[in-house]
Amino acid sequence: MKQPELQLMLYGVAISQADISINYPGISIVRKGITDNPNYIFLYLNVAKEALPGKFNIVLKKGNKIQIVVYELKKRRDSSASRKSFTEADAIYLLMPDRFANGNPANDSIAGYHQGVHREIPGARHGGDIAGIISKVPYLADLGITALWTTPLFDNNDTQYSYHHYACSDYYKIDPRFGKSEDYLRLSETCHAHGLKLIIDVVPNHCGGSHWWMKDLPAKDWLNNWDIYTSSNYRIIAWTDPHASDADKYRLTHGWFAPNMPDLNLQNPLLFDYLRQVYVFWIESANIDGMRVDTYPYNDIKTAARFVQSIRNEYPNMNVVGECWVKTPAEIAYFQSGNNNKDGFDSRLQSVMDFCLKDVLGTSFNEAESWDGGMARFYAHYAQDFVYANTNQIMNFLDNHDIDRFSTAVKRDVSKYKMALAMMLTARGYPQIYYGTEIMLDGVQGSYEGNRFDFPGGWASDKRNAFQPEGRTNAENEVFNYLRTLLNYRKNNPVLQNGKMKQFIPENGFYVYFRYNDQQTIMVIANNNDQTKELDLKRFNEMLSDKTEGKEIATSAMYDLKKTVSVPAKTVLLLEVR
Ligand SMILES: [Ca+2]
Ligand SMILES: [Ca+2]
Repeated sequence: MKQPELQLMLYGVAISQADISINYPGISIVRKGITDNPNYIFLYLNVAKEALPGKFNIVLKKGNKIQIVVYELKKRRDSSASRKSFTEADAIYLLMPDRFANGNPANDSIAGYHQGVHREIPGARHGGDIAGIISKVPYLADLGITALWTTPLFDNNDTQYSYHHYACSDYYKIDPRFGKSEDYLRLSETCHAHGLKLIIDVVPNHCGGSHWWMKDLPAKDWLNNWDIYTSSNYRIIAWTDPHASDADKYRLTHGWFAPNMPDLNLQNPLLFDYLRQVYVFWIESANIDGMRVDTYPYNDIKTAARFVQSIRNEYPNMNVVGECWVKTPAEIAYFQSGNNNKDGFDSRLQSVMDFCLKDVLGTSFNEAESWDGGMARFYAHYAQDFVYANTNQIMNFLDNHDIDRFSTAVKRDVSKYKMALAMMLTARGYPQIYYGTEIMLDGVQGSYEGNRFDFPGGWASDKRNAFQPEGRTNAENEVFNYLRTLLNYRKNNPVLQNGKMKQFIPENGFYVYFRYNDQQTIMVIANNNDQTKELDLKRFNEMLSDKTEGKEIATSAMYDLKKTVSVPAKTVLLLEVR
């Protein structure tokens, strides 16, 4: 590793008083981190370049008692440091492992683990697992997906509400109800064999109430402590507010995200190193390609930036997308690395999530056209892109596991749904598809569990299998086939990955924009009217002067571009013009 220092956390009764020695070529003890809890030692080793793979003994001595801990140095994967990551050329699929597919019913219940499987209870565990995901990787590749982001897979042994796995109980263990460490590697290998990258969900803000160290915390300042339970104020806007109070920022970062999620004090250097190594360990051992950082702004952001960069130091190409759930483009832009922030802050997040576009998509198709309503929302949204350091590195999405299913925003109206898919996939940046979006999976607004229904067909007992065309309704197949066509087109055409964008102010319920590069021009025509309408093309002459025809991407229909184009109600035409 570029960082030669390795932290080992040793835990045992009064272990801090032990003398420690190691006799192995290339390994030396640099220092011992001791805390106010005598039951921990944080041993820092220097791993010299010459150190060879192999096992060595850590010898602990107290009086005449000796204890030996065996530790193994493994050989590093070739070219590990220079691994490639996801880029704007990718389309990311987000899934919750418990809710996607149950590939191994034998691991639904595990001795020593709370909570068996109760599919009839929305907030209980449902039995999905890594084996299930692996079995569907070819399905995802066929859909046109090129990267997979699973929500966390680590051990989460809470007595209740554990299925989401954001409340970790052991960072070095894949939850046995999901599988084993080898299964995580097998998932990554299967992804790679099918042209998909694998993204790990990094959670530096909190652990779980059932984490083993909660019974005997490594240090008094390991967590952000309060005399009585105090939640965060969840007001990320305090970071960018030039008039913000220290009290509000303190509550934002030190308040807990949820009662069963103890808030980690990442400013404790021992914890910082511990968590850094956790993710380096999994990137190495499961051969991970990219990172998504959960609840980034709930940490002290300067520390969070240092944390992300400390991992990126080992992987210079590593792309990192941060969850910075804010309400305006200016705030999102603040959290993108390279932004020219007045206060000098650089998040080290190459990529940010466009939570504002999500809102525009959820509103525009249901609204009458006006100066600032309907299609004008898209126009105004992209017009603010001047605030971004890099518009290619914006993640676009209709929905995710924390917000309402997009199907509910348009009441499963196939026309509106397809419009949203078309506009999301042709927007600057890159798309993230939430599992089930491809079949317009239903949801319940305002409910976490209502946005996390099981994928139909992921369980052997399911009445239908929506992974197969025969198991989908006509409407679902229409949506699926449309998305599949667009994703595969985007995958093969860089113009939709990083081409320039030019937009025209919406008029008469029409919104027109172009994506273009030296080789290709795509004209996007959205008719948000409830009737078929003719669009006069004169106004677009600066983009169309030498073009005579357009081929619609989804239907392959040809359009004559001489004077006008007729566009059906609530339809987006995607014309490859030439
Ligand atoms: Ca299972
Ligand atoms: Ca926090």
